[in-house]
Amino acid sequence: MSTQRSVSLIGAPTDIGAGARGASMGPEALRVANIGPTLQSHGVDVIDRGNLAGPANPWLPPLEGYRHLDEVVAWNQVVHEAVYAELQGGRMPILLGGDHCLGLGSISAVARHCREAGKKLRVLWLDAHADFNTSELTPSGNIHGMPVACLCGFGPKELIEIGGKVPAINPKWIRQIGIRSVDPGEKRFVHEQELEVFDMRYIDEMGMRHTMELALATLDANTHLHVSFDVDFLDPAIAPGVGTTIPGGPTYREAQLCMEMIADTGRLASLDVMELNPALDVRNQTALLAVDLIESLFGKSTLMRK
Ligand code: 5AB
Ligand code: MN
Ligand code: MN
Ligand code: MN
Repeated sequence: MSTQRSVSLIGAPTDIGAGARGASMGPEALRVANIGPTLQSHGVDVIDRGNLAGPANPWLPPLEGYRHLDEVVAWNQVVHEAVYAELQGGRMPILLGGDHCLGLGSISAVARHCREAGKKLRVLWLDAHADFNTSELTPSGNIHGMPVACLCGFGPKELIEIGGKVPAINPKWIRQIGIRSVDPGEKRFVHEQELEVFDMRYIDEMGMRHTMELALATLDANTHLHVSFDVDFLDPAIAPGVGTTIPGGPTYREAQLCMEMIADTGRLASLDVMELNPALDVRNQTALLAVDLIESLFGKSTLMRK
């Protein structure tokens, strides 16, 4: 089977869960980098649904361990409904973030769809960070550091209940790749919940090829593969346009191989492109790189393969 060829782009222009302003401009920067026409040039049927609407960013300090909790809930609800509607309509949603707190709305919708359709779910979390904080563990209160924990049932009631089932997903369904910045309490919690993490040390020692072989092992014809791509996964030398740069990420070639191996499975069924911050970018290069990598996710290949 090959990757779904009907795609809907959904813009979520907000930085409500982030620690720096500017991810709200991510969807437009990806459009300026030609995400739609580029996918079309690979034979993908693309509909751009435009941008979702939600509350403005009041830019307030954290309250009881969370910044902007009500607004984060509201944004995730609209994202959840939009992503769910595309899946029910037989199309692949590509969520254009926006900060990564919205991974919760997106993946809870994917999980709901999989439950109803009797499909297995595998989530690849490409990120410098584990995003596994709780209100007790977080150093910042920023909810973009919490979506994986919320999906696994650890978080405020309003957020973890968005998909209708708590927890939305089982930690065993997740593979994290590229991780290199985890807070001390968060690290203990990642181990306690037995998340499968391929951190940069692992990638350095074993290589991206072996990493992806393991991360993609045991997919079958009935598996829905979701990729949550936090652009800070990439090394900041090639991707400066993110709010939380962490040195030592995958190189251009490693990132391409990661995407190509995902494409080879033919199972990619939904995607988030998150945390792109055009205010910190240089001549839109990070958006252009993201689009280049997304092309590879859809099977762009060099001469070596048909
Ligand atoms: B991102 C940090 N762990 O919780 C926190 O970019 C950073 O979505 C979170 O991965 C980064 O504030 C969240 C220090
Ligand atoms: Mn990150
Ligand atoms: Mn993230
Ligand atoms: Mn970030």
